[in-house]
Amino acid sequence: MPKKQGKLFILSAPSGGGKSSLAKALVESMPDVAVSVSHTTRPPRPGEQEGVHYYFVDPETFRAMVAADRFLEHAEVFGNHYGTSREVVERLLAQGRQVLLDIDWQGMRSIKAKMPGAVSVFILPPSREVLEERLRGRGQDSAEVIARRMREATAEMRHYKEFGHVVVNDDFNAALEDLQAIIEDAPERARPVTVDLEALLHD
Ligand SMILES: Nc1nc2c(ncn2[C@@H]2O[C@H](COP(=O)(O)OP(=O)(O)O)[C@@H](O)[C@H]2O)c(=O)[nH]1
Ligand SMILES: [Mg+2]
Repeated sequence: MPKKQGKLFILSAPSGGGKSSLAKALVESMPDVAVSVSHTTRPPRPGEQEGVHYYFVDPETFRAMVAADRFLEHAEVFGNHYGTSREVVERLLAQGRQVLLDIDWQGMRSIKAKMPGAVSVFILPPSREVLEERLRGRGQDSAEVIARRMREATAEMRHYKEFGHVVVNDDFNAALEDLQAIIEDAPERARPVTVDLEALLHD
């Protein structure tokens, strides 16, 4: 059988959207799916590993990589720099893998401009209440920090219309199946979006 041509899948979501867990489950359930590990100037959080969650670099190194054209796309997201390495993506595509890019809407625009065949998916939480609950779930943050995260998440979610597909993460397994359908090029199997988008995007 000829080797399947690898494809790029852009997954975007607001912080708290549940994207990382879904990406992990996709990799575990679909043997030819891999996640591209980005470079970032953000400091590692407790538990984050070099080369697994990100390649953590200082701003000078990041700038040098930009100058050397080593990123397929890069963007500043809420004060930190993030970039998708050409080398990482090309290596995975050469292996015939389906490559997931966990990037923001700016990265999606850059990738779509260069590679129109890339498939883009925006993952939405089912409601503001659930989103806030998930943002709180991360730890002992102040009301002010939660409020800032809600504003950032809302700003991010306002771009959902620019994406080819929208998946609502109301039920983890159902959202996972929707994503699997999209990756298998059978988006008609994914559930229609039924959330109240007006309420979700209203600050
Ligand atoms: N454009 C772009 N965005 C990225 C890249 N890597 C991560 N991001 C996005 O940066 C944002 C912040 O990511 P992160 O620091 O991991 O915090 P998170 O909100 O907990 O996921 C998320 O929207 C990521 O999808 C990248 O290489 N390029
Ligand atoms: Mg993340």
